[in-house]
Amino acid sequence: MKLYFTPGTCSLAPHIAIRELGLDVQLRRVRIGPEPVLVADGSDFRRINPLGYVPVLELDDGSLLTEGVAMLQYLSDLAPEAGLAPPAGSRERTTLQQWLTFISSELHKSFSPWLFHPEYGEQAAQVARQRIDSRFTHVERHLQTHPYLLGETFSVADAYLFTVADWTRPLKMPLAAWPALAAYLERVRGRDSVAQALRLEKAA
Ligand SMILES: N[C@@H](CCC(=O)N[C@@H](CS)C(=O)NCC(=O)O)C(=O)O
Repeated sequence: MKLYFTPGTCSLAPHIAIRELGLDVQLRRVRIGPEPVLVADGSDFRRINPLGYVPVLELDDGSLLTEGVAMLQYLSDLAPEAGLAPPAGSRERTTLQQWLTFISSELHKSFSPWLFHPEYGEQAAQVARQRIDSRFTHVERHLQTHPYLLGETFSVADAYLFTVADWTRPLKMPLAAWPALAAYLERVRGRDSVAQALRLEKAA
């Protein structure tokens, strides 16, 4: 498979899942923006994803998968024994989907305009910060009593939450109000899969 990715973006989440599972992957770096291109040859990335965004997963049969939440579950289901997602159809799977949807719609898309579109200005940043504050408090309460989002074990929801919540670093947003979240980010950062994904993205 091939993963179209951009360092520092949400494509890190499926990349972490791929490293957790030890899957064979070729990385294809994309420069996102108004004219998104494949870094290797400067070709128009919209020929691959007309919407111009990462992540895109190209499967070995040539088909393309977009949307991080779907991709994370697809990857987990390739190797259910790895335990990155509870079985499809189970109550626990719905809890996973609940977290994935929360991260996507309440966190990821609150950060996006602030992190990737500074041209929106200070007012947009302030609205994002307020929204993220209350969402982080919700996550904090959960992490005070659970090491991971699904309880005792790491899942693809953690790959996604780590990716998005760690955007507080480039934004220099202090985490003092959310100590359990801060400790969680360091715990997840310490995983081999995360270190490997970050290193390989830098080198690609
Ligand atoms: N709905 C997509 C959104 C992905 C997304 O927001 N990707 C961002 C990086 S985090 C991107 O590539 N933005 C460039 C753009 O929208 O032009 C998903 O959840 O996978």
